[in-house]
Amino acid sequence: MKYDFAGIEKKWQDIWDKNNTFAAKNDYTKPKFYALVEFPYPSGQGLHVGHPRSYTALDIVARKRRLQGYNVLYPMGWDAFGLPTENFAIKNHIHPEIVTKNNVARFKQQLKSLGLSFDWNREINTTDPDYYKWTQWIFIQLFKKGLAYKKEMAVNWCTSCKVVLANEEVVGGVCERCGGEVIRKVKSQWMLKITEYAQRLIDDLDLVDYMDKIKISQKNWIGRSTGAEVDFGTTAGDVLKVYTTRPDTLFGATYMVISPEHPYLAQWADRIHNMDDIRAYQAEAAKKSDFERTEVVKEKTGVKIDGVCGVNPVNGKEIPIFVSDYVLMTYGTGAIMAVPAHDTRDWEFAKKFNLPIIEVVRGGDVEKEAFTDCETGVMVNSDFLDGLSVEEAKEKIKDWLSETGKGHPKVNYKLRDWVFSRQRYWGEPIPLVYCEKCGWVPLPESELPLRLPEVESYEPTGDGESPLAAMDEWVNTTCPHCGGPAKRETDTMPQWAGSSWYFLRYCDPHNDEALASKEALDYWMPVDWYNGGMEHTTLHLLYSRFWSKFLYDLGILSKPEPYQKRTSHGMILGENGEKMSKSRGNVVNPDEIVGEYGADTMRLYEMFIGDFEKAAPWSSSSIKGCKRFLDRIWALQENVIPGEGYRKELETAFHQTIKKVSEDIEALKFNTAIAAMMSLLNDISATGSITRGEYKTLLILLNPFAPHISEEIWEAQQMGGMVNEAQWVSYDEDKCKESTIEIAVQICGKIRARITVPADIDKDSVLVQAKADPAVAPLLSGKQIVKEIYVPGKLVNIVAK
Ligand code: ANZ
Ligand code: ZN
Repeated sequence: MKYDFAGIEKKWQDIWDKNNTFAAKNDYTKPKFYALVEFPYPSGQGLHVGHPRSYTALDIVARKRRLQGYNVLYPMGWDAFGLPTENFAIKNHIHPEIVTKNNVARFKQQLKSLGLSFDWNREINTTDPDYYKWTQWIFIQLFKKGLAYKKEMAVNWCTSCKVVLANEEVVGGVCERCGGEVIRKVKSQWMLKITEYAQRLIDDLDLVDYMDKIKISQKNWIGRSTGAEVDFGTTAGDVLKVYTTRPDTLFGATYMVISPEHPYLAQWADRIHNMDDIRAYQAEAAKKSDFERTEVVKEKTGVKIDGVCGVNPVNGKEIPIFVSDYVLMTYGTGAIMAVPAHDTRDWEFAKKFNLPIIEVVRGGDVEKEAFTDCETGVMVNSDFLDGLSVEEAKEKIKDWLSETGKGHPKVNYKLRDWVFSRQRYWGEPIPLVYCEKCGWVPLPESELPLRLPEVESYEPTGDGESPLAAMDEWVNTTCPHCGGPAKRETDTMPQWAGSSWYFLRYCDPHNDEALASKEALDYWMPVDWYNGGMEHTTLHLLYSRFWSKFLYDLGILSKPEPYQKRTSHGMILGENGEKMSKSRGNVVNPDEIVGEYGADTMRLYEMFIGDFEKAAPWSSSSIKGCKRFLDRIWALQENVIPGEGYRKELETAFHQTIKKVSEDIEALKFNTAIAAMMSLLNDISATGSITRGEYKTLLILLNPFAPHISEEIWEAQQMGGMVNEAQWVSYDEDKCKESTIEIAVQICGKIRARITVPADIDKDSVLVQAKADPAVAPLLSGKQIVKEIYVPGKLVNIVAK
């Protein structure tokens, strides 16, 4: 009987489909488990072998939970707005809706072929008007609470295509499409006030169980720092505010720097003698990204302001002010006090421009490099701070600043508000209109969804607006508030919008009165376990946590955090250990693997490939090993013997394997769980047969990993019902202990034999058995025993003469 994986897999996929086997039940009395994986962007390339790593892992968890009696929700959907689809549509003159439909169909067929136990009744698509109606609705609530506002912000502008580019379309400073020059252009944009939630987004990480590295990446992105805002005087009369995390170093400030975008530059234009140089510098800075500007290693550039100086509030000293791009307008106050002795960037700048370096914390050699250590140094050259530690000095100077009114303590966050506007077609229309009389007015709920209109071309207009702006009949509308003439907003939402709440829609995907019913949300939320790529542990996680907190504040959610547990998998690399990519020619197509070895082998292999959290190179030879394992499980059918329990000699092995597989799945150690099953199979094979009871256990353990073959054998062996309806197997801790052990028998310190004895044997019995051993007995005959030693579990030593 051959293992016909293709026939078997098709058969069971059809049965599961027809029976709705994996549908989550709306029975809110049962214990629930919500497993979530990041829904894919349905690209034109189809599924990548990287996708199934995450999907199979949580499929295993979901299947195990079903066997444990939970009502499991394991859903799937499509994050389908976005640039590649739009660009494909522009190039090929196909509606993005059709492109999306085709890509989704392909992805879905591929996912189904892997036997993933998604509840397809709950499939969602972010581009579906019934879905984005609620994305728009959430935006309106944000707007009503003052959390959405318009602001002039810099965008990437391709000077030759004349379009706004997303950050990922700017490659090496030039346009990815045409290679043209990209500059920063200021545009009025919708912003979301995520910064208002910065502290809660940090604090509530204590409520959840995320991998440490994920919590750290969230915290780093939010970037909380504490310090002081200090008012410097200027010879122009204006106060120049700076933010510093090191107010203790105030006496070491030898110059100041303001950002090229700082408004004082325009204000001081009449006083500044070298305004032309400064304008030229501003134009250069506009071409660079924040990232390029603040890189520590980059060559420092800047222009000294000729005509205005700063005044240090602690000693009244006049110091020069520079304009330099390493100071960003978007952080702190857009101006800094520079302390070259204790800050690396300032030090490099001071060396280049020949500025004084004054040591105020002793402990390093500030002529050689900046001394940045805060733990060990002692304050010097700092008047009333001299002799204090850095920590003490920070406190004392903050008090001094507050008392003299020259500054105050300040907490700052790196986190910026979320730029929510895109000048593109393929996104959710922003449901607001602008009325001359009433200002920005949201559409009434009854008018949602505001559908994307049909347009002639998806190409953005040459003046940087979305193609919607060219449709007069769509743009011109009436004000919902006063009935007068009004214009629709033509920007659309970013791709992040739909993915910021999709896990809520799965709870109740067909609801047309609310984003989901309160009962459904209260039952299913929070997600019990969310797995996804490390690349999404900053923005997506932050944005979706922000929206969840907002919905919690509105009373829609009953818990402030959306995901109880978050894990991340490593990337699957090419066979050469490099990232899989078309250009490297090392892309493995999942369809081919499934075709050649079957989905069960593919699933096992993806889980066996290495530590789940780490990157792993593809290996064709290891796939074959996984296939052989399944072939051998299949072949056991020929040697089934009666018996519902485990045979004595296999009892320990079974209990140990159940324990190991049960625990390893929870710890994401799928590779060692599979290794344990392989080792159990070896033990079984050594006996030449398998009892029905043993087979049953083996199939239940295997089922989450290889669901098709386990169903097929279960049915063929008439185990009753389907294995996916069975109960997860349990183990007995006592029976996991090895029941027999091997003991070395020494005569006068020399090993003469090894005997197998029960693990809990006592000294007297072990000695009887040792002395009776055929290799030992002759050596003792006629001799007198002087001493008998038993080292429990290890050895017996008999001294005789
Ligand atoms: C003086 C000083 C002395 C600083 C010293 C550091 C070390 P974090 O910790 O990342 O919050 N800074 C402030 N605003 C800035 C801006 N808009 N662009 C670039 N740099 C800016 O960094 C805060 C420190 O970064 C601040 O503390 C300031 O330099 C600089 F020994 O002030 B510090
Ligand atoms: Zn109006």
